[in-house]
Amino acid sequence: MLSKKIEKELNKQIVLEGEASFFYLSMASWSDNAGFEGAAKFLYGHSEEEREHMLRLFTYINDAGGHALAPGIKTPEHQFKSLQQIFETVLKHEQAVTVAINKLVDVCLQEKDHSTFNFLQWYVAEQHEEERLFKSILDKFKIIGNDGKALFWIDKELEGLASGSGLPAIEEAKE
Ligand code: OFO
Repeated sequence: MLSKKIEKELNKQIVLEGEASFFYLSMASWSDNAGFEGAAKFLYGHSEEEREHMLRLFTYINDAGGHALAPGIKTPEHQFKSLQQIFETVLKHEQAVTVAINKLVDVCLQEKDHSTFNFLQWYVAEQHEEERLFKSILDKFKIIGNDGKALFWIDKELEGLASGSGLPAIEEAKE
């Protein structure tokens, strides 16, 4: 049975995951409008992943005797300066989510809630993976730059990531 304190903290995490989903949806839409089809596909997919992260919390809370609360939708930013700015923003956002997950894990330890501690280990690993992924995308801007040709290849790379294959596009771009 979840304590009220842990239930409240998990519901706060639901809000963060839901916000991330809509934030990435907004970024996907901007990318789509700007002609970055690969980035749009990647970000639409990522928005969906965040919704799954949110739903995973719903299931856990309700299974553990608590009450998962559907969050309100906070309107995310709609305008971005560039594709690079989008991924810098995503990385910052993911770093903030990592801090929130770590705090949640700390609360579980203080409360001696080992079951929720165990459940949250999936998020700990996921955040590590997400930060690594977004850092590696930002590295691509450093490697091949920010001009039209570079953006074309980065977009292709993102298309590859969205399809589940790390593309060799960077190698081609350097030729
Ligand atoms: Fe669910 O915050 Fe990203 O992964």
